[in-house]
Amino acid sequence: PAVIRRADYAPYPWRVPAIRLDFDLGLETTRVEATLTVEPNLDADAAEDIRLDGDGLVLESVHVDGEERTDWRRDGEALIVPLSSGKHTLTIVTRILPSENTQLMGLYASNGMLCTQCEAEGFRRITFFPDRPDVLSVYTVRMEADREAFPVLLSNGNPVEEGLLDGGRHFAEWHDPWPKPSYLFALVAGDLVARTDSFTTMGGREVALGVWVREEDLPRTSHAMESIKRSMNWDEETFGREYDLDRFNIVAVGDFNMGAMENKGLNIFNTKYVLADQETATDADFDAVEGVIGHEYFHNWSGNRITCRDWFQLSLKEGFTVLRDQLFSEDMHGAAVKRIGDVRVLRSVQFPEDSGPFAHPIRPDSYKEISNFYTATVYNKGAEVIRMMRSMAGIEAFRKGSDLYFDRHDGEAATCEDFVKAMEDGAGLDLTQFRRWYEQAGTPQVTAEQRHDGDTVTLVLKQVVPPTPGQPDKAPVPIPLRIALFDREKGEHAGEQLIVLTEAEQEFTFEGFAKPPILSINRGYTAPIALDRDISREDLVFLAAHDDDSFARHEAMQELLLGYLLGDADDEARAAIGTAAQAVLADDALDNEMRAELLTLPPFAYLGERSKIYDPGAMVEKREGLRAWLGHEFAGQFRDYHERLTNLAREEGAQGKQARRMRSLALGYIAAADEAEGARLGLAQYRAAAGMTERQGALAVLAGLDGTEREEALADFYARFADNPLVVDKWFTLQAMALRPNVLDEVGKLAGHEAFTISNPNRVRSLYGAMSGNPVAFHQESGAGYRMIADLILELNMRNPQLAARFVPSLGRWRRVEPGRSAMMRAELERIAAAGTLSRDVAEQVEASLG
Ligand code: HT7
Ligand code: ZN
Repeated sequence: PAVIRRADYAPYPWRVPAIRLDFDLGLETTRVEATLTVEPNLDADAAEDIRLDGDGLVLESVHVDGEERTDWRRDGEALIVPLSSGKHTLTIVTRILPSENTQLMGLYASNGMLCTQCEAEGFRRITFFPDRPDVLSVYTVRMEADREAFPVLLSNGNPVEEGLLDGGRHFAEWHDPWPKPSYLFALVAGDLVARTDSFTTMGGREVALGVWVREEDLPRTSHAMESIKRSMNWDEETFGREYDLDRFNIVAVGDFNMGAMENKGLNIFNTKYVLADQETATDADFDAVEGVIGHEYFHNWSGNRITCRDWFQLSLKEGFTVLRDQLFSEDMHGAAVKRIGDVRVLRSVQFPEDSGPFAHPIRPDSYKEISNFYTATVYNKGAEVIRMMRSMAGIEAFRKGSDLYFDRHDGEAATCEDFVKAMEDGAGLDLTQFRRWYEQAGTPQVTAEQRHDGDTVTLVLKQVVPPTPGQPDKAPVPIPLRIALFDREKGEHAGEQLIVLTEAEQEFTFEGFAKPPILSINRGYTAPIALDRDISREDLVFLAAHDDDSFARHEAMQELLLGYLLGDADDEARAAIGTAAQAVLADDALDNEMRAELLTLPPFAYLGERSKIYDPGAMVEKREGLRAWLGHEFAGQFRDYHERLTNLAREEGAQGKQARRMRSLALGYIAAADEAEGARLGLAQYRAAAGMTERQGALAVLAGLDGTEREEALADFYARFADNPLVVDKWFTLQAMALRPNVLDEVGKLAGHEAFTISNPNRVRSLYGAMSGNPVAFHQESGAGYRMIADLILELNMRNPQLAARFVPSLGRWRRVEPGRSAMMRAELERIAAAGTLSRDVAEQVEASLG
């Protein structure tokens, strides 16, 4: 596939100030009449033709200024129409086949409804158009359809008109006054019902809200509606952003490639991020619904009012919006646990990406298929980069920077550079060197050492940004680090400070320490780096027990765990973990959620990332062995927590949620030390569960054991929830995640289960996504796990290329795995590469992985 480069950007020669779309909707075939007003773009080089993107369209006719034209030509999928300079009206009629659209891009059918997904390049699958984010148009959309099959017709903006037509048909017209790029276009047609409500904005505008779902799902929509209102309120209070239409609708769709989509005034969501009630959704699911609703809503300003000039600028909207949704969730539920969770995701998903064959800067320089760049780097590292600006500026100055950005670029298709400049001007920062964070891939590796002399302590910091594909040499980046120095005698520090490491090596001195202090560094995780600090085990135990920064406390615990799991697994290292765990278990000042966080073992993905050469079999033994040891050492206390929290875990509110988290964590430790006891208590928890958090927590533990308790609970779970697709997804996932020796055979059997289907992305992820993250399954010694994933990629390759490509990076880590497995992983990649026609998505990922 051809390479598209950031450096080649040129503005589009035409402006398209307005577009009218007339849809004659049907599941099998849909007719689209697009009427474009076009005029030369005076900021670009003039062109004699207009070139419009297309993908898989059947072209029926082209008219220019009312005259039929036949002098058009095709260049691959694109349509080129000769056009004299000046203003014209271009009318193009196309036909599309929604039911055959298995890629779920463009207009497609899902459970009898019709919906769209246009980001990044799906609009060209609906009509011929300059399908690029810097062409902004005002949209008017008229939909006609059978009234019984599609009683509800929605599009962007505000409704204008609706009415009945002959032959059982009806129509609706919508108008969106805000100019937008084609990727934000949406329509939905289906038999849907809405939960409705309203929100009055800070400027007094009354906004009608709707959450549209299938009728049977209506009882599970109240949390989504509350989340919308909380998001609208938070964005006003925190960023001064007000909603700008009379309507805000979200629609839940069962077949969806990603989490959700921020189409102007009509967000389309994966059902997973809308539907929630206590019986079917866990506490984590509730939080995810709120977080994703917040994310999509916040895009209304960071993405829609100000969009991207080109797709290389994706992090402009995604990094910023992820930061905004993270801050929102921190404000809703407490910052500490949220920050720990966000950093866990960064380290287990983004760090491996940044050290692997697909490493790219948050603003990439080139791509072959843009869908491959909706990555943890662009999203999560992008958010970390903006968070660093916020840490350096302070909250108030950061707000001045964001206000200036929104004011200065409202209505534009902007660049990352525009954002950085607005931050410089508004927040008063000098970001000259900081811009390297946008240019360089790779996770900076920082080492910290201390020298002590008299009363002076010198902190010696060094940084290396590692080479990544295409970027062999790197320059130092500014790294803001919030630190505190604990006085050894008093067990306290005299206050935090923010230091910024800008050089490859730099010293910072601090006075007044008769003895070397205990260094707490990168508190709150102010910089997305990998840190290696020179610190004794005793000092880590101290910080794990006493640090007043929750993140730093968690970090100290993780360092103890990593030291043991990545080192020689010696008894002293394990004993230090025991001492810290005891302090955590006995600390009454901790809430139970934070306690559970502190006792959570590092994820395998992060352990793999931190291993020079990863031996998954040995790591499973070591990590689960440590779990069993801790379960044994603290058997009484885990039993006690599990029992004592039984009633609290049935309650609503923060304390109930915290209790549920700790209770299921305790159950895991109990089962690791004593399977029979774990099975007994697990089944009791399962049977008595008042909601999905307790039920899933129990089933996750039982699924990893043998015996009748496991079978009973799994059978009951399926029978109870067989008609709820999101819960059936959980059933697949829990089994595919189990660390059981025969788990891969079970995954194979589950693929043949009546409820399994390759055509639903959630179901595919529930089984194979979970399996590919399970080291016992994916890294099975025979190589059968790798074969299974490669077969899946080949099966999905043409049917749904985006989904297929998401499975490639797990095989792409072959260089970091022990030699026997590594060769088999590589061989599977080569088998895919040799398989004939590959989609652009899969080809790009496979080429990078082998390259
Ligand atoms: N901005 C949205 C991206 C998205 C997407 C991209 C490619 C293919 C399908 C997709 N669905 C949604 C999601 C977001 O970040 O808010
Ligand atoms: Zn987004």
